[in-house]
Amino acid sequence: MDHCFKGILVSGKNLENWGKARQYRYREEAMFIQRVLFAGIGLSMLLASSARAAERPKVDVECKATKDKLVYACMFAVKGRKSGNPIDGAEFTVGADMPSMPMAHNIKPITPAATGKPGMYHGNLHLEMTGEWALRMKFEKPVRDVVIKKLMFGDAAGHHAHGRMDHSKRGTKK
Ligand SMILES: [Cu+2]
Repeated sequence: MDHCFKGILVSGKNLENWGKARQYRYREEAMFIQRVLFAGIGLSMLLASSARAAERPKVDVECKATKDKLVYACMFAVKGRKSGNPIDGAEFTVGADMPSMPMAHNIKPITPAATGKPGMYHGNLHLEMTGEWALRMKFEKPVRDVVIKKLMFGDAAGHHAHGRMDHSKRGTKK
């Protein structure tokens, strides 16, 4: 009787311990899930903040004729559209087209290189004629974006040799 009672006590205590162990395991699992959730929230907040930090770019372009005919040395000043802060680490290509002659030119886009000055990039554009060109700057970084800028290109002597007549001639040809 006495022995039997003790046995029940022992098994009762064992049961209690087993229950505690199970509780503990559940608590551990809950903590793990909580940690995973927090990590997920943290990561998404981080991504959201970096997306917010990546401002859309605006670009100031300055091109100068070089000694090579129709080759222009261009400087691209890339800044935040709102903040005006120079943007480093930008990745973009520059294509060129003539608004007055859609589809007539096929200029291979260039990839300007960083100059080392904050937000400044340079590249040489090889155009097919002088006149007004629309530069199409296609950004991959800091954000995907397209910036279009119209610019007049003269020859090294400063003439705008490419006039409207060339375009109308071209138009009547076909
Ligand atoms: Cu043209």
